[in-house]
Amino acid sequence: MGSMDREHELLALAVSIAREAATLAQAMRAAGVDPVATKSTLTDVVTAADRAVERQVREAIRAARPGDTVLGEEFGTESEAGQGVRWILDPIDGTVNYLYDLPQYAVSLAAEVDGTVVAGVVINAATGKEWTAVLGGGAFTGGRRLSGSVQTDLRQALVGTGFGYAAERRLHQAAVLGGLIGEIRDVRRFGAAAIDLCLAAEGSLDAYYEKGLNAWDHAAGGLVASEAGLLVTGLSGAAAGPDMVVAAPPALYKGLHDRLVELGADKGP
Ligand code: LIP
Repeated sequence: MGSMDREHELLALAVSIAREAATLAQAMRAAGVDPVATKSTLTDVVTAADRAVERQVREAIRAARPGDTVLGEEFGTESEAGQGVRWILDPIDGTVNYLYDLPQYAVSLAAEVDGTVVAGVVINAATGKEWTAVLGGGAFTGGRRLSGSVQTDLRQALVGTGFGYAAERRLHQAAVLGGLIGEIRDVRRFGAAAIDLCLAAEGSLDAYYEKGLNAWDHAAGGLVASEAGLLVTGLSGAAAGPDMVVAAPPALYKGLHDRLVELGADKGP
């Protein structure tokens, strides 16, 4: 089997599993949602749906591909990157939106082979909108190939971002935004990184950046954005990761990147 065939096979499985997961998330949302625990701070909540969706996805992957491993937000991982196929899962990205019944939360599922993400799907579980990508095969939504924003002027750019659960980090992120917001069109904070990255991929945002993301927040959405032609990196030569994820089309990338470096966006708490 060719590599691309394998990657499309992994994508097809990811899509099938993610759709079932989104259906469960929506059904549990409709039945009513309460936080069952908090994690890093009192506002970093987890719901029964986060856990139920992750369990369902793990069971589906185990049934289909018993030798693979999973890195999930709620139950962690049994392996490190680089050994065979590892699935990277955020069962409900945008958990606070989910808790408040704000229609911006996603199942995000990526397949990583030997440390490289090769297929990914993001589904807004509230609306059913779906974005997919295969490494080297493009990014799509609704059968339409994505190519990002055509905006070339940062001063006209609508930029997505987000804020962490720790107050001291939010204060730093707000200070960074305070240094940027007068130099762009405006900012949007939708509350789910996976969706933000896909919105940037389709040009509904001109660019996106955020400090503090975990791999499960950006693995699938980052592939969608990069396959749409955006540059998806950290700052100053770093890869996208917890210090920073910035996703922008080439025409906007340098201006946004350099301003974020000046503002110390990847520094601080
Ligand atoms: C969320 C991210 C979002 C960020 C939130 C939170 P979660 O992930 O998707 O971009 O701003 O603070 O981290 O916690 O809902 O999976």
